Amino acid sequence: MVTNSEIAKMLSQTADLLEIKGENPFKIRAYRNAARTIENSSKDFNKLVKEGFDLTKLPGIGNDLSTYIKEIVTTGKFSKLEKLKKEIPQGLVDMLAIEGLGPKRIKQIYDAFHITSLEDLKKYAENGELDKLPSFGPTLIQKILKGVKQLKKAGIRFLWADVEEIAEDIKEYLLKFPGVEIVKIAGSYRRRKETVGDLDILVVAEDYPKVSEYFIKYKRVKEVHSAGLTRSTVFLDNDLQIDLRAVSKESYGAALHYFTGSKAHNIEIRKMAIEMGMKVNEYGVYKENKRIAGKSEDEVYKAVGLCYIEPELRENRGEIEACLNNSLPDLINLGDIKGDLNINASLVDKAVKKGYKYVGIRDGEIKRDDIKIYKIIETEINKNFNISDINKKYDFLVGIVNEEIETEIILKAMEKVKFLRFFRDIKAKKELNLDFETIFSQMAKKNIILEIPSTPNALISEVLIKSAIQKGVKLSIVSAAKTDKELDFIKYGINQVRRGWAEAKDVINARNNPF
Ligand code: DGT
Ligand code: CA
Ligand code: CA
Repeated sequence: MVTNSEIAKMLSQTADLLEIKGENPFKIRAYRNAARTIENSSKDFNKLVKEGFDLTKLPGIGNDLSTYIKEIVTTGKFSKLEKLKKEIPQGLVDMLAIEGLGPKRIKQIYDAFHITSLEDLKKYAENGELDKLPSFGPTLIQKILKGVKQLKKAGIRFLWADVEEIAEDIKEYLLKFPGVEIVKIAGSYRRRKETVGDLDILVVAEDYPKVSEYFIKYKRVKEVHSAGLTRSTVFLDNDLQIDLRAVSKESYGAALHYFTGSKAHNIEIRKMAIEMGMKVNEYGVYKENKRIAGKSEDEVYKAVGLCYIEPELRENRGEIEACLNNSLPDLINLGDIKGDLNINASLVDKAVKKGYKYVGIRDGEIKRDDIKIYKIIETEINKNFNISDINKKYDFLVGIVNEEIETEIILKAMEKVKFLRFFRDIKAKKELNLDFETIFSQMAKKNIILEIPSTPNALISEVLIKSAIQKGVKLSIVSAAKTDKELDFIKYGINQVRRGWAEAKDVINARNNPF
């Protein structure tokens, strides 16, 4: 459900981007007026649209805007905005978050210097070029420089897989200190989110200030931001932020729950507790000012009438309702995996050693009797896709969709392929905007399997995974390995499908016989 302020935000963001593009001022003003009307309205636009109310009766909303608002309410997205975001360089969009820089000034900067990144903006602010623009005084330049610095710190996100090693190393380092009883990494890292903004570490220890002193001496600490009595923050040499917090043993469960998040999940839990006359915070669960829970997460959930919810599910995407009506998924585990249906032929020995019962190989011809081998071929699905071009022998075709093509082409390819994989580049924030609703329905009907690549930067979004599963699509989690090490990438695929609510029964390579 989209709230009024979300609708307003999408419309005013559209106005900003149109202004950067230099579009017609009247058009831009129309978006801003509509955004204001919605933001300040006491009526729920979601409801108005569903009741079929004529939106053009409202001030500032004409025929076009009425259509746009309906689109936002019914789909949760605004296609015009999505399109603009693709057209306008991300760096210019990021600049909107800098205090003192609005769309007008960003356009001015772009027109004068053609810069599109924060780095270049910083360079031009420092070397005196920006001063040359009318109305860019020294105060504004200072503001811009400060804004760039803040944005860069706040904006950096790391792939989960890229912080795994360091996270485990810090944990081990802290556990070595005398008097440290528990070290637990909470936050998005514990929820196994594909990217993490920072690490949130909880410690239960006898003497926290001593632990903090030891913590800030960790070999990769570059900058100590703060080191207090219960909380310390540092930056590592790769700019990763780490928050360390002291927690008492009695409230460990409540703290772990609070700092694991997500924020949206926490807010829902707190609302539930309030309705039951209770209070939940990072110290415990309270009823009439009496502490009734807090030592373990289990206790916290129980106190508010819920069952334990796995961290990967804590995103306020229906996990609380699912717990209440006993339909939480029994999530798949790494140990359930019986084979890997997309690897290099050179890795078959290693796959046998891992205990796999079968593999799919992309290259070579191998015959063995200690492991079942399927021969697969990957082929790109595009306008020119033509099965007759493939003259090698194979058991299964893997169709790869790398760009936004017409749904029709993908549906047609389903006659030929057994697997489909969709491109994504998490770091570059690139993902395909396709009609997945239709695609997944057809995949389920035709028994086409969704290939989940485990490469940390190419993981398909958990929201899509969840919707595919709901439609009845089966998954194949593959390492796509080219090297020994990459065979273990499967664990990242497992993390992601768990976030997409996958059970072992949804995954074909959790079966003894995948087909
Ligand atoms: P990240 O670091 O951006 O990948 O995401 P998180 O989820 O690790 O977020 P972070 O580091 O800002 O905070 C860690 C957890 O602390 C978060 O998941 C939930 C909790 N938390 C933080 N701020 C709030 C808040 O304002 N309200 C509530 N209820 N919880 C919060
Ligand atoms: Ca965090
Ligand atoms: Ca944090």
